[in-house]
Amino acid sequence: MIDVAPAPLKCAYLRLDRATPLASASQSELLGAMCFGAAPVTAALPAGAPLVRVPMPALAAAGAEDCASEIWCGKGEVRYGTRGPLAFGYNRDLLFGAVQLHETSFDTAAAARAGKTPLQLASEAAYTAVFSLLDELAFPHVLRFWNYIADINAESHGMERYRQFNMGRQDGFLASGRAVRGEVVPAASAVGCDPGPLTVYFLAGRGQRPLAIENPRQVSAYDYPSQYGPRAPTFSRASVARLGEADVLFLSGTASIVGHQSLHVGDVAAQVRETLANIDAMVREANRAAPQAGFTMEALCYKVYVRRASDVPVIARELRAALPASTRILYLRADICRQDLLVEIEATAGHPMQFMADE
Ligand code: 3EB
Repeated sequence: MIDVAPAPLKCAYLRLDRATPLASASQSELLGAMCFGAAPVTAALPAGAPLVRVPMPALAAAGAEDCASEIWCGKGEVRYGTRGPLAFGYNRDLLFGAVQLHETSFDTAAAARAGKTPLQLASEAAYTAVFSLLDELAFPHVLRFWNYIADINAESHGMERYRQFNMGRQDGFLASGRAVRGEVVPAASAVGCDPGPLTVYFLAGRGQRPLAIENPRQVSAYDYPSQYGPRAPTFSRASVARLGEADVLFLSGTASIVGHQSLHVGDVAAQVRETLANIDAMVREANRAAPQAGFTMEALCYKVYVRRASDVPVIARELRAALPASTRILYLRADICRQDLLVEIEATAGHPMQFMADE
């Protein structure tokens, strides 16, 4: 048994349609919160704290729509601010931020003349806004990005919207002087939500650059061939961040992809098993990169994106067969960025989590 120090970062999945979801100690150290689903927020949160709603319902065990919030807390005094559409909270070590942009603001004649789609421009603007905040507040390292894109599989302007997003994201990295392949590319998820603005949120840090982890079973996403779009997606498979004395693992959205190909098309149970094999491979890689960390699949906290709500029972059965009953799993109704994928799983480890069922 490896003795693991507590990390100065805590994630909780809780309901904010309850009066007092968080212990008051965590409350004063809250960096920000994301709300999934439509329930009203009645919880008292610190004034000015970022609280961003995503049109992506949480799913209860049988697949019925529900709500949940993802709440990030640090250690020590927090400051809050906004820069235009970007809301953030930070302490000495960590910055949480979220930006929402409506594509309609980018639907201009000038954009059309520039040959860029509104979603591509919104994506580029979201990323340049994030990177300029990182420069301003001196948080050089992104630990993880999350991207939620309405109607992600729809085609417009002659291209699938996920591919448009990939072009805009890469434009934003390049315009901000950031590398788009290799060890400095952050971990991420990109999935489809219900109609609404583009949402990008992130955690960033100071100190040591996080270790970027790739999956030996998969081609690096930034090296995908052009059959998946004119610009490759800009993300690494996982990152390990050293926070205080602890190592925190962020696994990117992971799906039933081996090499660069989608496997088990139409078979959601087999897709879950392949995804778990990918997660197992990445946990091994993470332990090779950070041998002192002792990451295990059992100790991860999972967020599962489900294309069809009716698949939740099958997905839950597969996860129960592979993981202990105590494993913390949040299900969300989301489209996966490839049409042929039914499920995508992300996970984090290394910091204590509070879960809805703990209430
Ligand atoms: C994949 O492996 C599945 O574009 O940021 C997973 C995680 C996926 C992140 C992203 C996409 C992204 O290609 C899709």
